Amino acid sequence: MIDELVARLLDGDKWALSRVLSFVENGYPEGREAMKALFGHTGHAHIVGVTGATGSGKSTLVGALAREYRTRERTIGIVAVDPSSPFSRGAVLGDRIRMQELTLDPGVFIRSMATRGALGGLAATTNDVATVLDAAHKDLIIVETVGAGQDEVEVADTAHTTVVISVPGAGDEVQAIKAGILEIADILVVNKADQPRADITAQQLHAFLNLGRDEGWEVPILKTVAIKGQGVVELADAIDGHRSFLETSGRLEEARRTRARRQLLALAQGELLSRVLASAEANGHLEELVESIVRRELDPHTAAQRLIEAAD
Ligand SMILES: Nc1nc2c(ncn2[C@@H]2O[C@H](COP(=O)(O)OP(=O)(O)OP(=O)(O)O)[C@@H](O)[C@H]2O)c(=O)[nH]1
Ligand SMILES: [Mg+2]
Repeated sequence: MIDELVARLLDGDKWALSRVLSFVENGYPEGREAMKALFGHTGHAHIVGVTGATGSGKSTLVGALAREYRTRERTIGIVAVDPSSPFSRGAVLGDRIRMQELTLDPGVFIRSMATRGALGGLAATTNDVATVLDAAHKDLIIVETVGAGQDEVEVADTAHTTVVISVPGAGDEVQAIKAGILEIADILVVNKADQPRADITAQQLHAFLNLGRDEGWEVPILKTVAIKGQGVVELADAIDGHRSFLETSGRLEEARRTRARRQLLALAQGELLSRVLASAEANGHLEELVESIVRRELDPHTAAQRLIEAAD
């Protein structure tokens, strides 16, 4: 059955792609089997992370960006790692119509991913989803995440190019800095540039970048008005420019290696944890160890060691 699904996916069938993604997201064995078969067909896509605060206009901008890339005849996969995303529900009407256009385009595939229950961690699952979309011949895969916590930083960090969105307004920039989000930006965007203080925000971001950063790549700071599509051509150019930089500087190779290592370790971690839990639950060992920590008979380090040893 998987063979046929995989063949159909490679043939461009959206339904087969959806099925495979569901298997992968739910951690089913069929998902792993499909990943094995698909892996030889991957390595082509450019993965772009788009991250920023809730409501900063990520989905609107991603939609506009997808439309721009379609005029450049590139195929697009969009992954929205966010349960409240307008890609799944609740978009304002005008946006919904434009979103529908995208959905009907055979060159675009949109997937909303819930943040719950990813066994190997959210970043690992997102990575797998991106790999499947890569096999499904998407030239560009855009991953939207709310830049709120470490999880999201890790998800954004699995991308080749990371776009961080800020909006004009008192204090917002500082919040982004606190979350450690700006450090991972390859491109900075001040969206909602139709609102006051956009220039001030851009200047603050500029000052932050000058605090000392990267070698070789100068992080552009772009202003966009996503609802009007303004600045989107420049953003698409900047993303393509970053891709070229990665290729010519040898960074892409380096990034691929980093990504491979992270993926391997995340998957191994998930697998080990599920083995340990399976055996500890089977023999009631887990609860015993928890009790002995609570009673202060055993320190947590020793208890963890025993848990692992018991699973061997
Ligand atoms: N004025 C103005 N509003 C914008 C702009 N871009 C997006 N918006 C509006 O901002 C609101 C949030 O936009 P979304 O695209 O849903 O933002 P998001 O970051 O994806 O939001 P979450 O996924 O919920 O975190 C919507 O009402 C958009 O219409 C812009 O450039 N200017
Ligand atoms: Mg959104």
